[in-house]
Amino acid sequence: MAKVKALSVALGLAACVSLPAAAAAEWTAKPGTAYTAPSEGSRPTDGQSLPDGHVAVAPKGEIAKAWYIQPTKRYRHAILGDDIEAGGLKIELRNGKTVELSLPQNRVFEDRTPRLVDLDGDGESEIITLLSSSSGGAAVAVYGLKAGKIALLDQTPFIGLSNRWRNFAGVADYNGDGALEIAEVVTPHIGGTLRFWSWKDNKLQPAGAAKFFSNHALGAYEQRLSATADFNGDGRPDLAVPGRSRDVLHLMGFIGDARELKPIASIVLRSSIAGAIVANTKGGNTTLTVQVRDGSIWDISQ
Ligand SMILES: [Ca+2]
Ligand SMILES: [Ca+2]
Ligand SMILES: [Ca+2]
Repeated sequence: MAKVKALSVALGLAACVSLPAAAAAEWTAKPGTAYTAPSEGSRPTDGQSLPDGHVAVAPKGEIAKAWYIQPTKRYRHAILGDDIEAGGLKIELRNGKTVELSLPQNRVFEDRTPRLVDLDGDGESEIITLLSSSSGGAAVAVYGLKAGKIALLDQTPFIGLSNRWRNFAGVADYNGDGALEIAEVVTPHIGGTLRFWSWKDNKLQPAGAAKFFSNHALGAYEQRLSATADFNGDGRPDLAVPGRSRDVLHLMGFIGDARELKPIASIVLRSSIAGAIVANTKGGNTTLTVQVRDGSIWDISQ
């Protein structure tokens, strides 16, 4: 059976303030029966795409679709399923026209599917990617459409060492300040750091970090070892993301008036999480389903 580490709730002298019921209830993992990984979307049909890439789709705005193109073996890292990365990015506009971006030889997109998210709320999607440099390793890079071209709007710094990767984890207003944050795990294979970046004034601005996390198994295709939902019922979205050996699932949130990044709960599992983490919210109640390395399925709930 899965063991559960409940978070102790520190009560200060002002303990007369009653806590919401959700904050005190324990999260437990029980054997589950059904698990379906969410769809990754359709495969590109232009014959130019990554063999393991999918098409990101935006419901509105000028950019309708985005996917990676120009498969290449020039990066020689091979931690994301295979040794083929993308040398370019392609978008399809709502009017059917396509626009392409080709990276220089010392860069690849070390990623499988870009993400279309309207980060600044102007109705037009931005494109969130994982960009790698042959000398500096990976960065989160945000592109947009400018004067009919795909333009880099901002990126995190590269890690600073070649063959060091980072994985996207989520996007939401995690800290409740009105701006969206991109969540990611830097170096998920070697004691990764969970980082949040707020999108403000068309820039990525550091918004919080915590050690040690991992949302990717070395060599795996699956990148979705995380899920976003409001786990403590405070109205702010939180992030479910595994600890560094991926056999503990941490529910991380920006807690209280101080908006401090902290675990809401930490659920110990029988083995490492291997499949996409699924969050289900029904009637204000959120549960999670995970599949671990031995194939067993676990339903996590309060
Ligand atoms: Ca936008
Ligand atoms: Ca925010
Ligand atoms: Ca929350």
